[in-house]
Formats: sequence, structure tokens, C-alpha cells
Amino acid sequence: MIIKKILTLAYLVDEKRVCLAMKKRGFGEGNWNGYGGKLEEGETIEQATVREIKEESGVTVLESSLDKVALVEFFFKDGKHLEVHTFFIRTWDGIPIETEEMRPEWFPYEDIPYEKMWADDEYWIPRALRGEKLFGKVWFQEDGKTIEKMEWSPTTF
Ligand code: 8OG
Repeated sequence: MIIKKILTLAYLVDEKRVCLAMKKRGFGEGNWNGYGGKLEEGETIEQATVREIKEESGVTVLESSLDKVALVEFFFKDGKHLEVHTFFIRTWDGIPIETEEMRPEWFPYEDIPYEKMWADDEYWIPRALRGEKLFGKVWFQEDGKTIEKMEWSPTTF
């Protein structure tokens, strides 16, 4: 059975650095990532992005500050299919705090810890940081984390 899930993903960025959060427990534990998660009933993608970043980092973001940079589809061998809507945020209110689930840290663009991130991140994050907008498809192998195949194309949002 194919189960498609819509997820949000958002990164706080400044001119030189990106804020990543270490997932302290649960799915993706031990990995650095942006903030995000699943849509709740009746929510738009933008509303969910703003809610998730508030819940996971404590910062307040307006929908008008969301800059969509990528739409990536992930295909897993067990039939799982994720559609991840990804945003950069350059204006927000507050300071990212450590929560039960996440520990934030700022990384210079050239020092992003790709070896402790999802395998696809090193292919698209540098391009997005250079200002490209991307549509991607990533197929994982049986282990659910090694890339089998990828397609990336420039897009507009
Ligand atoms: O709620 P949950 O913890 O399942 O949300 C998963 C988060 O991880 C969500 O923000 C989407 C994000 N995510 C994936 N796949 C990938 C990926 O390959 N790279 C990155 N950077 N984030 C991903 O689900």
C-alpha cells in the first residue's frame, strides 16, 4: 500500500549560518535537522510550519516570513512516500531554545554536519543556500537511509 504523508521542514538562517536542531529522542534521533513535522487536521502547510517551529524551538514566525526553497518527495521500499515542504526563515521573534526533543546549534554554511544528517541533505541544502529553488525526488534502499536514486530540478514556488 502506498501511504503518502505531507511534512514540513524549516530552517532558521542568517547570511552565514543555519540553525540546526539535534533530535534527542524518537525518529531521527542523533541527527541534525531543521524543524518540522506532520500536518494536523485542517492545517495548511504554512500553518503547520509555523506551529512546528514554535513547538520545537520556541521562536515565533509569521507565515509571510516563510521562503519556500524546496519540495522533496521521498520514496521508501516499504511503500512509504513523504512529501516534504521546505522553507528558509530569515526573520523571526525569539531565540531557539532547547526542548525535550531538540537541542539547537548554529552552524556556518561551510561547516554543516552532513555526516550526521539525512543522506540527501548534502545534495540540496548547499544549492538552496545559494538561492536555488528545487524540486527533488529521492528513492531510498531497503535500509531506508541509503540513497538509491535521486532527481533534482530547478523550480519556482
Ligand atoms: O514528525 P517527524 O519527526 O516524523 O518529522 C520528520 C521531519 O523530518 C520532518 O520535518 C520532515 C523531515 N525529513 C524527512 N525526510 C528528510 C530528509 O531526507 N532530509 C531532511 N532534512 N529532513 C527530512 O522526513
